[in-house]
Amino acid sequence: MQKFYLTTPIYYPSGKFHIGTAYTEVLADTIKKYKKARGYEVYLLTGTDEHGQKIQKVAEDRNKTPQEHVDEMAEEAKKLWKLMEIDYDDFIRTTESRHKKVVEEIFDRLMEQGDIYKSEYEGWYCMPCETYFTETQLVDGKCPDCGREVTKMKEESYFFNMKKYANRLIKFYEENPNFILPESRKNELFNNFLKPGLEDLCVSRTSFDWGIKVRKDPKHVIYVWLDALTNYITALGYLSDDDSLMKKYWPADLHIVGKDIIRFHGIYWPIFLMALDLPLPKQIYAHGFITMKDGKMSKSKGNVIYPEPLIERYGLDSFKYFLLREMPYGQDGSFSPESFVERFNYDLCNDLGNLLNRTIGMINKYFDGEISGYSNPETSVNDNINLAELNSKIEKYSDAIIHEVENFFDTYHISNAISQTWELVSRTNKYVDETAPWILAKEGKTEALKSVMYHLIENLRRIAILITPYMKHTSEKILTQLAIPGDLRTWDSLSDYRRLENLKVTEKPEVLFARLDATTEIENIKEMMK
Ligand code: ME8
Repeated sequence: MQKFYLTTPIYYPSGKFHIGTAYTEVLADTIKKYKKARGYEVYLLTGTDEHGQKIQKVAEDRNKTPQEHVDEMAEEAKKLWKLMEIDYDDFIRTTESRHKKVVEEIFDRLMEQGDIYKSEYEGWYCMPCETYFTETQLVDGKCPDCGREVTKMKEESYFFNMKKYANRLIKFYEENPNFILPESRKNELFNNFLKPGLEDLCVSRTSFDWGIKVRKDPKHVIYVWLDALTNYITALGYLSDDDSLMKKYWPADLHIVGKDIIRFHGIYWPIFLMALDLPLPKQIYAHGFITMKDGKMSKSKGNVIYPEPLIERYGLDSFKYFLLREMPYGQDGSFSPESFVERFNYDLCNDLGNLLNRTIGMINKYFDGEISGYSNPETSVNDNINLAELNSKIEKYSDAIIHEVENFFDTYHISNAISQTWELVSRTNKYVDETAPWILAKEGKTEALKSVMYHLIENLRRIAILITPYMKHTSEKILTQLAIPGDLRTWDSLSDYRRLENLKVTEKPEVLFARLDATTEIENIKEMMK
């Protein structure tokens, strides 16, 4: 079986996770579930990045020790991922000894081989971002990433010799044009950071002590990015007694990150790996940010919406649907109560929900819920449409959609995969209007009517399978109400169109998504954001 090692960033446990963090997690989980459905053996890693000055400060503010604080927050994160049914295989915490031991050893090694050296660092430091900037990187004298005040700081530090590896990395980019996705991000990294020449990276701090200590110089703690990035290999048992996962899964097939941290993943991480003589990850995909009306959502800005109340009120499937659909490939997407309610009412309730309900209702009404099998009679229907021709058009259209959805999933264009699926939903609704089954029933065209019902079931079956990676519950409800047998619920069975036999659909269709009263629910969501 082909393996697929997939990772999310490890998040700072500084506060509750908002829907931005949840988006990355849903995206990774959806890709995992898709890959699994395609027969891959997938390993999904997630976790928390628990060291650094910011965490130390948050803990102090809460009158907790940093360890108490991160213990609580890691539990919170696991609880949220459980609620969201994230199927991760391991959750790494950077305060775990399996991680710390290996980071210490990596640091020693890099120092011994001369990649890390001691010097003095002076620069503009952004405390919330835990990043130093040079004078020229500042924007209006403020942090270029978050726009907050920066402080001039100077300290004895260890440095990583980035310059030594820069040319190798340039060559790697040239030979692997799809290393960084999307291409625009790659160009940005390549032209703005790699080409002009890399600065050596400061990899230790003496200004705080909540971190992994340098063994041979314990007044230094290892700066958070060297600590954090190595999680992707420490979790697999790199340099530990049992490194079987490392042997099996490294190099990673895909690191998923937000655009804010692509520089660390696309430049520093590959160079650390080169220094350790390890193969580089195959791909890194940087997604965009979920923004709000008043700009970037952030824990510190107070314009945040959290996943829990949305899931509790509207269900997990609609939550995932919204996030994935609203975030175009590599770009930002926005959240608003209005767009959430609109997607729910139009896409889910009207388009998909009604299609299922109508179909089941008609099969019960005209055939007592029973459909024997595929047929495609040469009859003319409503407005002299040749049914056989229309049906074969519908079959081909549906085949083409599957193909496109797979292509989009394979290239991580998840929003496009979803909109293609909804094209099939719309086309199938249109097919009902075109064939007008109620007229066929009135005119006694039983064979034609049966064939139309069969095509509706088949399209719904395909739609249900295509949405499983992100809407498992809805998918199951559709397949169960249509009484689709187990062997025709798999991804592999998507290509079959004519194999359904002797179906007996449910007598009482269950509503998939109950229509929301828009005014009330928009107010409700606004309340959740306060
Ligand atoms: O950067 N929209 O942790 P972090 C979409 N610990 N995604 C968002 C988002 C938003 N509004 N806000 C956050 C760190 N994210 C480091 C990572 S990895 C070795 C170390 C997501 O808690 C997005 O994936 O600040 C972003 O990259 C990540 O959370 C940053 O999480």
